Amino acid sequence: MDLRNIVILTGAGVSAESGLATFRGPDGLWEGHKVEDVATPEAFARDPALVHDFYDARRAKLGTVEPNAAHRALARLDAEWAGELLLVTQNVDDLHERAGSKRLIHMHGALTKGWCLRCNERFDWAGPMGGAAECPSCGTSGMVRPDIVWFGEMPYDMDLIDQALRDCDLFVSIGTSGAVYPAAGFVQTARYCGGQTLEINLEPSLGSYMFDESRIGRAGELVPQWVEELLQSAHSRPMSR
Ligand code: BV8
Repeated sequence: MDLRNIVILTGAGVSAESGLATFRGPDGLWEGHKVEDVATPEAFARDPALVHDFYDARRAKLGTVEPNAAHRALARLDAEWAGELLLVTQNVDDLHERAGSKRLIHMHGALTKGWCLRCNERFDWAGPMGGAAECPSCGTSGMVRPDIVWFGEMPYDMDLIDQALRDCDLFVSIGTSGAVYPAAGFVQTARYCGGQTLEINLEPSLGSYMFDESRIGRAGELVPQWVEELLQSAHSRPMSR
């Protein structure tokens, strides 16, 4: 098959070796919280201070971690791949962009963004957001929420992602448990439309059986190997125009 268009999905496992916690660790808690207590609109309405504390802590952590070899390899692929390439991340950290990835979508939002519920503007946000944070656009305080897609909310850019999945020749899922939809269903769309599918994960994900190939191991080791392999084969067989 002439390999031109690639879609890559990443999850928390790609940031694990940078020191950021994944979601479904052994205790099933998420930084000490039950996910429904912090990552839903209802939780925010019920206890905004708790939810702000949870995200303020994770946003503050960003300054203490660095992209790892997997992030850097994906940024290298972004720079060198002559065909279409789209990196869709479920992660809300900024490690892919800090590594240099450009063709990137944060389908679940980003810790580095805020959203004003008064004027509906979205904007960059660096520090704590709890309490009476003031909207940089309309000046209202206490109406800013994290620009994060919570459970029950629609992920971003789904039309664009769906089209890319339908057009892709290869879909690669990296560091995700396949527990959360609609991201966990992307492999089905890619398969249905004739794409090859590859999973790179520390253990088989819930959707492992749907992948043509599964490479088990650490992203920091396997992703650079896979990118090198891909670029080598592209150099030996230049793409048809
Ligand atoms: C929606 C932001 C509807 C918050 C997150 C069917 C279809 C559609 C929806 C649903 C459905 N069934 C159920 C639903 C509802 C729900 C859902 O999927 N629930 C699950 C729990 C059953 N989905 C939703 O609510 C979604 N919204 O469907 O809206 C709609 C329709 C129309 C109009 C309006 C609404 C929204 C989901 C988004 C929720 N937000 N994050 C935040 O981050 O604070 S989800 C959260 O889970 C994170 O984004 C995270 O990325 C994501 C998935 O987790 P993973 O990334 O996979 O992380 P995890 O820890 O689970 O796994 C890590 C993996 O890495 C492991 O496999 C591990 O082995 C591996 N690993 C570890 N270390 C390494 C490694 N791999 C390689 N190397 C290593 N070193």
